[in-house]
Amino acid sequence: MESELPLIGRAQSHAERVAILADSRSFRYREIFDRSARLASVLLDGSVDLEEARIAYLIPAGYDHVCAQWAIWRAGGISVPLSLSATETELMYTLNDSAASCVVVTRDLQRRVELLCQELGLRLLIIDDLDAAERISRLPELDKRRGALILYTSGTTSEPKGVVSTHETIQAQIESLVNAWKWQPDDSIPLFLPLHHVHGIINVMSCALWAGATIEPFPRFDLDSILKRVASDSYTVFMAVPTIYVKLSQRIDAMGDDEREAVVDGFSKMRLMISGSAALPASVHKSWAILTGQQLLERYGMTEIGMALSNPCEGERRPGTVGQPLPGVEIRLKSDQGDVVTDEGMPGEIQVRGKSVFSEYWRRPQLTADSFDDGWFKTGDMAILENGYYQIMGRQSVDIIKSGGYKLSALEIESVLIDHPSIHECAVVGIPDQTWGEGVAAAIVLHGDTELDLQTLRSWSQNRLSKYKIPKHWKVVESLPRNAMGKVTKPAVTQLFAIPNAELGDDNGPTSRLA
Ligand code: MLC
Ligand code: AMP
Repeated sequence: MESELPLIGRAQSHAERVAILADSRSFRYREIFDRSARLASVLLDGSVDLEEARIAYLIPAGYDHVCAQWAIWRAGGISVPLSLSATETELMYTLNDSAASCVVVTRDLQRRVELLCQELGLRLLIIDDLDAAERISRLPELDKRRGALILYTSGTTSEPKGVVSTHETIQAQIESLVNAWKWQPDDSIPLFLPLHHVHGIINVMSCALWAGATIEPFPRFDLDSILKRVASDSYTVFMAVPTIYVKLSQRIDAMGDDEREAVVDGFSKMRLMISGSAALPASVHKSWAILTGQQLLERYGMTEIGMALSNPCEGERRPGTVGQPLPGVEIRLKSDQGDVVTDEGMPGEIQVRGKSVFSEYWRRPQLTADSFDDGWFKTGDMAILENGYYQIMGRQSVDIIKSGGYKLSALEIESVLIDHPSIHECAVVGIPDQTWGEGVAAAIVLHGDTELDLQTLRSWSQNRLSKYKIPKHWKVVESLPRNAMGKVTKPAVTQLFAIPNAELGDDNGPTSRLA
């Protein structure tokens, strides 16, 4: 038998433990290990090694998802998890950009990718059909420095870019968290976060599998089903974005006494509750502690680096801070003047070095080179160190928006909206939002005397953008605010949304022309 990647090899030592606990049945580590070898043979299709071919997969969280990912790795491929909420255009972009050769999908989702595969000439595999495969090929020996995973991230470019991690990178990310957060085989965690992002796929899924723990997957963030399981003391660990804690608090507040008591009790017994992917307001940290007795552990990370900073598992968790560097992660702050910040209280850009840092942006060598400063990855996030704890102060780019934990690119949304025949110009910004952290807002200038209604604009956008990227606030303006150089000034655009009236669809203000 080939020498296994550590994550997969470890499954043999947890063989009879339950890895995935789904509605209808549970799946043991041994089953995932055996099935992924059979699926890997199908993927290999007679060849000896996929040689880092990109294999995309559109599969909800659960047994099939893990089997597909491990099969791709064991066959020597790079896995490219696709977003379940992506539009056809977005799927097409990812498949094209990653130059995927094959898509693995569940039967239920086959229709979403069938035509795309035909159009792009890609092999389409329905995972449900593959179990008949009996022959197990010899699987390739894998060097850990080979590419393993491409996660797409939006940001300062108008097109999402693929972040390539090697097996070594992933292992470093997992080991750091398993150590810091003391993952144990008897841990159990619900998985409701999307698996095309590092929070769901590494922090929850891969760390749990590494530890031999149990994952309970939910096909989507189904608040009531999750709370029912919390009330029956099903979990020891819980990981979510701040928006989810806001939504959970709102739901619990609306409960009757008995239901509320059981849910609060379920949360209070967990050994660890974590928040990340966006700033957790200190007020939410405090109200959650009052409600459940749990001090949320806030940590900071990014697709390119995995997790970098974390409040302690044991020790003081300070609201409004992201703690200290995780094991194996080096952090420095670099000032606007280019100096390494040595004094507490002085702001600088967070720069990160260590084995958990990604290897490259897929097929974007210049962008990769520009993202490093003498071997340190430049996060674009600003922080200060205050009494030994790091505090995130904001981002360097006004074009990045964090909504409900998703990183969105204002430039990407603008580049879609500008294609609307009635839109002459537009500017997209994030505005403060109590639930989502930031809400996407679009200021638009219409062509001539064009008329436009909100419903039409929304449904037009839905065919082009994942729902969570669609602006929640719209405003029609005569012109966009610009500086002396003619460049749109985003802070002034944000200010437009502080002024009531004139929101397209919400109010027929003086500057909007509605159909
Ligand atoms: C859903 N909607 C959103 C949204 N999520 N709008 C803006 N921002 C979001 N994040 C839309 C829905 O499409 C819907 O639109 C309306 O809001 C209400 O939906 P909902 O059903 O109430 O939302 P829900 O499905 O519950 O989703 C909320 C959520 C989800 C928080 C569970 O957004 C989510 O999974 N976020 C996590 C993203 C994540 O994992 N990020 C980690 C990136 S990695 P309509 O029009 O139908 O009303 C990273 C690194 C790190 O950041 O440090 O971890
Ligand atoms: P992504 O590119 O989707 O991986 O998102 C990474 C970004 O999320 C970081 O660059 C930060 O801007 C933000 N982020 C993650 N965790 C936190 C946190 N705890 N507080 C503030 N911002 C965070």
